[in-house]
Amino acid sequence: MTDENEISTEPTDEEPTPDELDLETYDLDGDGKISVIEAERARLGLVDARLEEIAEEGGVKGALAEAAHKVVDKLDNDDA
Ligand SMILES: [Ca+2]
Repeated sequence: MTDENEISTEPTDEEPTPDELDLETYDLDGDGKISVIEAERARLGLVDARLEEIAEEGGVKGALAEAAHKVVDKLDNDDA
């Protein structure tokens, strides 16, 4: 039995950073790089749903994704 939702206060090498979240969010084909096309999709707001998916997974990464999702929403809404 595992505690997937357990929040550890101990530092780990697996703690997601905003950069890693960006990569997971934008790297649609999983090659470890954000290509021009992937960056363009991000710019077009196509990652919004992806961010929501990650946010639903919860944890530290989910919290980061939720925050990023709010930023994306704000950018979309402010787009002039
Ligand atoms: Ca890629």
